[in-house]
Amino acid sequence: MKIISNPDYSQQQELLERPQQERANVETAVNDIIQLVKENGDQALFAFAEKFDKAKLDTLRVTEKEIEQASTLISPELKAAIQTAYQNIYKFHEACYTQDYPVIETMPGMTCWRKSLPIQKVGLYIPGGSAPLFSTVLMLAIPAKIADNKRVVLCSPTDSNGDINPAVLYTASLCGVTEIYKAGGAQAIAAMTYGTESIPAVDKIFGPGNAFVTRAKELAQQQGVAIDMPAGPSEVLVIADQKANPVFVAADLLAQAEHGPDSQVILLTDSITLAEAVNEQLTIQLSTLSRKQTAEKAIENSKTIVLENIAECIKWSDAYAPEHLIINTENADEVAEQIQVAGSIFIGSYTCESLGDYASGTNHTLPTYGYARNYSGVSVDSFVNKVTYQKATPQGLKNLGPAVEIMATAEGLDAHKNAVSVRLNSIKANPKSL
Ligand code: HSO
Ligand code: ZN
Repeated sequence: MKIISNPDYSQQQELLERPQQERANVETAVNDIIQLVKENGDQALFAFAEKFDKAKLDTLRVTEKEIEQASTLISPELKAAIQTAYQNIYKFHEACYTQDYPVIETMPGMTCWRKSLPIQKVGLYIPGGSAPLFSTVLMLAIPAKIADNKRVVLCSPTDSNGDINPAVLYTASLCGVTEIYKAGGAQAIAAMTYGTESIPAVDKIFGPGNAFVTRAKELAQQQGVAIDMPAGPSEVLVIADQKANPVFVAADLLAQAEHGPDSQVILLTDSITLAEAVNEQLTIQLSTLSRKQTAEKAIENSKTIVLENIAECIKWSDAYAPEHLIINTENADEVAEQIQVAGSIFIGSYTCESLGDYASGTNHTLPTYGYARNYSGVSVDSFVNKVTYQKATPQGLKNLGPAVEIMATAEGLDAHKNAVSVRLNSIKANPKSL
């Protein structure tokens, strides 16, 4: 990995810049796909399944039998591991989500409160591709379960036999999601945006995907469908000092790099010795990886930046706004306290990102591409709307009404004033109502 030693502050922006994403050919392809799904519904989805997944499908909905069968294809060890992850993720997400709402009396007789109500229909997208990430099912379906959305649909592409990955099906059903459709890519997003004969249109779409899926989600937003967050390639930034174990640091960088050739990996350190030791380790560990080529590509575009001290590393990390931040330094807790911008933070030399990717309890659907500056990762809150309530007693209206009458008059909105005045008049005529 390229080592840049003691760069000038003026180089920061350039050094931390993420690569531009190619968009041109994606744009037309996605527009065409959406158009066809909109016009031809299920028929378009069958045709795309044949074209992209080489699968001949007769129905899109996964049957109960297929779900049962998937469960027999998963080893008991994997099932047990998924259940451990399920429990931790459920526990943490439930605890972070509080339905307690204080009823606030803002003035005598005027009370306000706020309550979370589940979004009615949500759609989860789980990509297929080189590694179908069934862990993402846990990260989306568990918060949906806690939020108690009325309808939860899941779309995922199939293999050429027309089967969705069994671990995806098993995990979905463990999380109580049974409305599962065989559809992938931008066409699945289009289906959940416009609805087809089989697949319902939903209110909010969640889940990762390639550039085509990402673009289709952006376009869904223009149709009034919400999305979890804007997406770019996954990334990690590691802050490590000279005490860090280079074996651990290299392993963490490679865990990110194997996601895709466009994965972003950055190491910030105050020790050139560590930087060099990590490079040696990268070479050793890379050679053993099954996704060596992918990881190698990602590492080629990645860099180590050696800075004067850890305080500087913190500043540079905040400027980058990493999706994942691993702090592998002495006093890692104190360093974590000082961080202002990140998607999810992994503290100390034993907390590898993999723990959070699968099973620590936190969510792995996180803001990439600098969006950690203004977006949060997925949580139960992502699956609910916060509705506010207010209630005035006659005395409340009497106390607050005159102020509202004055404000409405000053804005030139007579009808607003009248809505108060007619009530105040009725109270005047019938003071017993107080
Ligand atoms: N690191 C990915 C999530 C993931 N890793 C799934 C393994 N499986 C994005 O946070
Ligand atoms: Zn990962």
